[in-house]
Amino acid sequence: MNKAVIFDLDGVICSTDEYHYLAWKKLADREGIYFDKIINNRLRGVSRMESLNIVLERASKEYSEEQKVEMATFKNDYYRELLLQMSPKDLSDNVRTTLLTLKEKGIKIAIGSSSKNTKTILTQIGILDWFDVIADGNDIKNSKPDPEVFLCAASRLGLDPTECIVVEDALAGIDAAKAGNFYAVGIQDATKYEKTDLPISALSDLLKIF
Ligand code: B16
Ligand code: MG
Repeated sequence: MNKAVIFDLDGVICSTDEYHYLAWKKLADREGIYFDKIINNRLRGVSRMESLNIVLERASKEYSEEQKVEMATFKNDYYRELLLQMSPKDLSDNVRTTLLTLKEKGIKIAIGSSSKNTKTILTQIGILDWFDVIADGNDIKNSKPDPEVFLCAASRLGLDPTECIVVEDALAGIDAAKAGNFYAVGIQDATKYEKTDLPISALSDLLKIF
C-alpha cells in the first residue's frame, strides 16, 4: 500500500534547473568552456562535483582538485544569489494543490534531493515545514543513480521502499528509485524513460493513484 510520496526537488517541486544552467554557464564562460542546455540536462539529479566533472569534459586543460573546489564554489555562490530571488510565487498552483491534497488524505510527504541547497529552496518558496521528512545532499555519500537519498527518506519515514512512491524528472533519479525498490513516477524528461513505472504530465496526476 502507498503510504508516502518522496519528491525530487529540482524539476519536480520547482524549476531551479534554469538557475543551475545560468550558474554553470557563468562558470563555463569564465573558463572559456563550451556549455549548453543539452549538457545542462545531463546534470539533473547529479551532485555538484560530479556535475562539474561533466562541465569540464569540454575543457581544453586539466584542473587541480583545488581549482575544482574553487570552481564549484564560484558556481554555487552565484546559484545561491539566484535562489535568494525565489519566493512563494515560485510554487505553482498545481504543486501546491497536490501536496496539500496528499496531506489531507493522510499520505506522508518527503523530499529526496541531491541538492545541498534543499532547505534554502524550500524556505524561499515557503513550504519547508510541509514535509514529514527531508533527505538531501547533506545526508548522503552517493548521489543518484545510487538509491541512498531515497532509502534515507524511507528510513526516516519508518517505511519500507515498497510502501513509498518516488517522483522524479531525471533519468538518474528513476534509476535511483528502481535500484532502491521504489515505485517510480516520472515527470518531464523521465516520462519517456523505459524504467519509469508511471509517466505523468502534471504533478496533480499523482492524485489519481491515491
Ligand atoms: P547543489 P535534485 C539536484 O537536485 C539537481 O538536479 C542537480 O542539477 C544538482 O547538481 C544537484 O541537485 C546538487 O545541487 O549544488 O544545490 O547541492 O534534482 O536531486 O533535487
Ligand atoms: Mg530533479
